[in-house]
Amino acid sequence: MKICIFGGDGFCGWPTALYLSSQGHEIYIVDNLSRRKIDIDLGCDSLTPIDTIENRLQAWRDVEGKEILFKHLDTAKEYQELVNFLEDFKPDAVVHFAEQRSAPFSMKNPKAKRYTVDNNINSTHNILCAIVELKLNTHVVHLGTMGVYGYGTAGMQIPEGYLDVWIETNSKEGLETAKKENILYPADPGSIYHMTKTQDALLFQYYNKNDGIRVTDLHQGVVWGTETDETKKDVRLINRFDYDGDYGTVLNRFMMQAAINHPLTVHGTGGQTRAFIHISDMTKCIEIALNNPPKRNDRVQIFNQMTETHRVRDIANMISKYTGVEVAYIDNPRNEDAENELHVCNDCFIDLGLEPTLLDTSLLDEIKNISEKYKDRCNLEKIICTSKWSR
Ligand code: NAD
Ligand code: USQ
Repeated sequence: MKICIFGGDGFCGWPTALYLSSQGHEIYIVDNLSRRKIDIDLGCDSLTPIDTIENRLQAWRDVEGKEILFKHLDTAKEYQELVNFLEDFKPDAVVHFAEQRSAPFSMKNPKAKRYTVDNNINSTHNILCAIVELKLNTHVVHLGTMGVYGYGTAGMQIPEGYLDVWIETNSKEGLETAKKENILYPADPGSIYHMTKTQDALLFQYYNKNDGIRVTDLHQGVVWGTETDETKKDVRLINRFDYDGDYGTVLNRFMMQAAINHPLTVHGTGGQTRAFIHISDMTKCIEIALNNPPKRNDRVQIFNQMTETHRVRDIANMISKYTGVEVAYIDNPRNEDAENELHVCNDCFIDLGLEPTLLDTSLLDEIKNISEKYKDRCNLEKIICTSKWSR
């Protein structure tokens, strides 16, 4: 398949590009390198020393003998360049990672809120609009988030995108009847970032209904782990590892904190339950999604891309037991429920052959080793999250 990876220089996009290339696909990465620039602006850096995109691609040629192409392009701002690129490459599929993905960053200040909205919604809209303008039959695989559902489940399992509801109607005789409908699951975003993902979902519904565009929206949980079989092949292929209060995600942050003996920064009671997926499973899920596109005229296909749920304090206690570092319960900078249950259906991926990699200490060893190897690169001042969500 000819596949364009929008955002292919990022934490999820880079290992996905390598994995799909290793499977024989023709890969073109499009990225404006904005994530690297945000690190500079924040005075922070990946814990791992990520190489330039040029050196990364040279390393892949050296190690694997395969060519991955790269185009520096801003999908949110350079519409005509995007059209020209898609017209030349004519991808069978695009995988769309090209958004600002941190919830805390999106809540930092008005500038970050506006950037996140402008960047994410325009990025998604431009990709859809360009595919329609060019009349391409390209399958759009988008990385969405579990956070579009909110994290409250009203005692039921969260379905994959759509919800059966009974609607009370009035018959001609004025008698109340009930009608069954299957609707897009009500959006319940908890941050500006998550809100942009709910807007993406509406853009997909619209372009699918109006133009028949084929979309798979992957509602992904928190990705943990850093390395994959491919990124381990050469130090120049190393993946990024965010640990800072804005971009670091919970499990990887705790592992890195343990490496420097920093008390684990549990927000509030740690009663928040979230969905998780290992980075290697993330690349496999994207391959499965690419191999199972919706048919023309099918509605937007939505899969929950997660393999397990955990409570934050349980993860902290597990890592504390494993590493000996203490757990600190700190004031929660976010505006989120202190405690929640979370039950999520992931039957689509399981039925299509995903064999989940579940959290266990043998996999934590890998993150521990990386964290210890590069711990001297950590900026201690960047660990605590300073982005406060409430006024
Ligand atoms: P990331 O920030 O590491 O990567 C995103 C990449 O997109 C970066 O390389 C960035 O430079 C690029 N980009 C952003 N805006 C762009 C634009 N306008 N034009 C071109 N390139 C642009 O983030 P990630 O962790 O790899 O996440 C990728 C996607 O997966 C995001 O959309 C995110 O919402 C989703 N996701 C991530 C996680 C996670 O735990 N990391 C979990 C669920 C969903
Ligand atoms: N948390 C802590 N301590 C920390 C960091 C986080 O207790 O040091 C808590 C947070 O308060 C939150 C939970 O851990 O309750 C998850 O936070 P996170 O930063 O790991 O993840 P989140 O902000 O939800 O965002 C990440 C990705 C985002 C993706 C989302 C998937 O950055 O791109 O969409 O995970 S999901 O959470 O399923 O919506």
